Amino acid sequence: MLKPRLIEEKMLVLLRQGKISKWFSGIGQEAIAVGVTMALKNDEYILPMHRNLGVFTTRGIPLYRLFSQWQGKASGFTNGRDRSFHFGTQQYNIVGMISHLGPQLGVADGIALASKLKQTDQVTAVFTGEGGTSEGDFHEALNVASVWQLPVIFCVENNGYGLSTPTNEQYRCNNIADRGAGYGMESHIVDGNNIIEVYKTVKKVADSIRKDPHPVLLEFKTFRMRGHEEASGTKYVPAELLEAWAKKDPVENYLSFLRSEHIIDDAFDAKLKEDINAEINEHLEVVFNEEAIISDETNELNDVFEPFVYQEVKNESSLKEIRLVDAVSEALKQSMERYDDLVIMGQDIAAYGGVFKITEGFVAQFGKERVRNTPICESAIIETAMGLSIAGIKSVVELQFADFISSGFNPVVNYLAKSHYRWEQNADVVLRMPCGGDVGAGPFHSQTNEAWFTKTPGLKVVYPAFPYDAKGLLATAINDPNPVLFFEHKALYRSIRQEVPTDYYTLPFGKASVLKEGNDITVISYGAAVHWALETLEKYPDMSVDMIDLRTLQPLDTETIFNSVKRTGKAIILQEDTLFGGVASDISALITEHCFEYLDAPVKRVASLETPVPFAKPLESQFLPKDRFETALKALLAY
Ligand SMILES: Cc1ncc(C[n+]2csc(CCOP(=O)(O)OP(=O)(O)O)c2C)c(N)n1
Repeated sequence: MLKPRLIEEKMLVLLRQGKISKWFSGIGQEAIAVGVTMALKNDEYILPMHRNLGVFTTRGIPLYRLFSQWQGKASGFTNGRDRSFHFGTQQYNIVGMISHLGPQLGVADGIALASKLKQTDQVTAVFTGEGGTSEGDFHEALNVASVWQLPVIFCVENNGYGLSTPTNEQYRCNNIADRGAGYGMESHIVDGNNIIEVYKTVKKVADSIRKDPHPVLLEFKTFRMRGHEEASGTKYVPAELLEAWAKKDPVENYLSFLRSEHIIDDAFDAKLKEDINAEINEHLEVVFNEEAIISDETNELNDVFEPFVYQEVKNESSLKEIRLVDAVSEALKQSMERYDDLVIMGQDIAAYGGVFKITEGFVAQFGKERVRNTPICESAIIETAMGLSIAGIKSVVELQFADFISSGFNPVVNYLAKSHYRWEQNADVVLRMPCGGDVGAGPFHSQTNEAWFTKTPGLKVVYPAFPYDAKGLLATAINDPNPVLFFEHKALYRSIRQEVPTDYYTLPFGKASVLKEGNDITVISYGAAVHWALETLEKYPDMSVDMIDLRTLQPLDTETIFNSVKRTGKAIILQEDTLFGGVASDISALITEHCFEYLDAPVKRVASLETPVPFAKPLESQFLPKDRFETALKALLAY
């Protein structure tokens, strides 16, 4: 406890000297971070927050690495890409927070699920402040942990304020621990300023969890003695409160206890402080002498994804005519056979087989541990998938409908997408997205929301239009150690049939398929719109068209697009999504930038109307761009 305290005191000096940028103080709360970490084994994961320096020091991280991290230098943990405690390290089994506070609670579920599946008898401890308990992630994560009986200790540090908000404006129950009952979960209130009570309670709870996996909620009562971060001060905190809690200082009180028990004396105390201060100064010197970070664009871009060398598995087996829905199911099933720890999670996917019956019969073959029904909580399940990946397990999450990804948006774009770039932790997760309109399902079961994700660096986006592509690309998506959003158009599930190899095979990302070759115009599309374009082109057998089905949107096969446009001089892009900010806009911009001299006409985008997807058939038909495509195609050809 003394070490994080002395480091912080030094940091406050450096902050005033302008040598570090921001500081979130944990002074007065050290007993919790230190006590929890000491009660766990070093190979058990801890997911700390911004005030938990004691977790990092107790795990024995060399101080210069922490200092370097805070200065954005290369010896830190994020190559200067993220600040303060926003990092993880597999070497020390620590998974740091992202700014959004809540997501790591679900990530802890995933790590705990992995230890339950592997039967390692390990506990995972995850921290949050009492402010963070108001986030949906908290409720979802505790509920999942309880329903699945996961070995997690949820540590709530109740320090009286969330930024300036006191607890009575944050929640209305007496104690956060009282909520345990609502989740069917054991819970305890702990004096967070008493290291012995913290250590003993956590040790006992951890021992019982290791024997019999289950979650436990611990509320540590403590107080934030300084401002939310140093610049913001403590004006709004009544002085009496600060005075009362100053008397409960965990470091001072433990020191008095050790003295009164004659375990240590003044000389020991003085020597300890001297040694720690010497260590701090020595490590600070190292970091002050370390050069500012140098990187280049290539290096930065290369680190967004975990390197993946595509392995081609050829399809030499017999062919069978199947539907797109069968192709998805086969790829999943054959991947489950290939990776014997691959886990699938989703709503109603177990005995029921999922709403589209893609996982029908899977439980009988793979068991309920690997084919997991989930509560209705997209955020926590996507976070759980991230946690599984941290623990080395691949997973596939079936979104019941792609529309519902909005309820799990934060972990996708902020956790999965950014994790490898930040601290080289891949997110080995495939999100299956049954999407799209033309099914009379209205605004919330018809969206094709790929552009929400193609915009975000760190995500791969796949969107097949045919059974053959769906099967091979899903197999690759599962092989790829990066997060992949795999779009499956519902209207194609049972309407499109194709001869497909019965055995396992893979197809590469970033390779479009050229469905027709011609010289007069390039048509570019993906998903269901490919079929709409093909139907239209059938009416004009004499039109000489290069028809490109993109198959994957991220990575995008720009080479095939540019080569085609350079030959035809005209390009029309058809997308099902609404126009503004869609994939077609970027493709149009790319063509204009790279093929301008070859163009004989402006690039044309055709898309759905700028409205939500309407329910009634006549309205939906008007919304979708099928008819507008034909008109635009003819106009462009005649330009
Ligand atoms: C989703 C989200 N909303 C708001 C914030 C801004 N913010 C950062 S820390 C914080 C207070 C957190 O309070 P608490 O969870 O009690 O932890 P404490 O800082 O007291 O340790 C707030 C509002 C944020 N980081 N993320």
